[in-house]
Amino acid sequence: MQQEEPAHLLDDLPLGEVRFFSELPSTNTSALEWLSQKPVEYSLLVADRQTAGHGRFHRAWHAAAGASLSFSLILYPSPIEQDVLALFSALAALAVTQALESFHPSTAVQIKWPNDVLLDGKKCCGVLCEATWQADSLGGLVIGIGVNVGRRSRPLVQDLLFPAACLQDALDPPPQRREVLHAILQNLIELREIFPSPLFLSQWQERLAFLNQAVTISNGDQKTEGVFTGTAANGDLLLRQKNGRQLVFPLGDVSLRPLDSGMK
Ligand code: BT5
Repeated sequence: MQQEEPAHLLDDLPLGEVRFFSELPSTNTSALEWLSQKPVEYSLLVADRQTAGHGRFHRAWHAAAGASLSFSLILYPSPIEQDVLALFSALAALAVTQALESFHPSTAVQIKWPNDVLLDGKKCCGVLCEATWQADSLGGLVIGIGVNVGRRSRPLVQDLLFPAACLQDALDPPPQRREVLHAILQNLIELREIFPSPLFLSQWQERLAFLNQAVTISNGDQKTEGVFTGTAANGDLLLRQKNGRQLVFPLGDVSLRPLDSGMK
């Protein structure tokens, strides 16, 4: 991220305060701390490099200086939105998907339920939504998004849960990090106007990968196999087992993998 460019670049978006850092442990952790000062909605934290980026279930998220896009956006969900808080991950994933489609309409961009974005079947982006609470009342929501843009952002580590991709390998010409950031924020803010309507849900659902395919759903060590038949109105995953039984998995608590993929 070029330090001299960002403020100007994002001028046309209705953002709150925007803070850029060359290095942070995690933009989500810093944004959650920032929430205690009640920054205005759509305040944004961007880091060129994260040293302790994380995903769901405390998994590590790898981000490289100069190549990864790592940012966190602060929101204050309305009471209606709070009823479907877990769907904000879907909102973010759809915003990323539409941003990538805008760079290259013919590229195969899909969402791996609930919130990973796949390019040609490989993960190029992860979303992590985290909230703060005072007793039962929501303090605010942080939407953290990590995108592999340049080649060095694609982790080479052997223990990835799913194959990884980066935009530079899949999109020609490859977009710059600053263009990707702008496009995602713009899509996210626009999509929120139809969130969480049936129209929003249908746009998310039509981009879901592995629909009507055999998959494994993991919840910790517990694994369930079946056919991914679709999602309920609240985004929960519907799985049909061999015996015809239909199971429902709540958004956010479990992970999906294609069956027999050899992946963990
Ligand atoms: C995610 O978790 O995919 C959410 C990642 C969110 C990262 C952003 S960056 C800005 C903000 N600040 C943070 O600290 N986090 C957010 P999950 O579905 O649990 O997937 C994590 C798994 O993805 C790891 O266990 C690895 O297998 C894999 N992984 C890690 N880094 C990756 C990368 N750069 N590209 C592709 N896969 C990766």
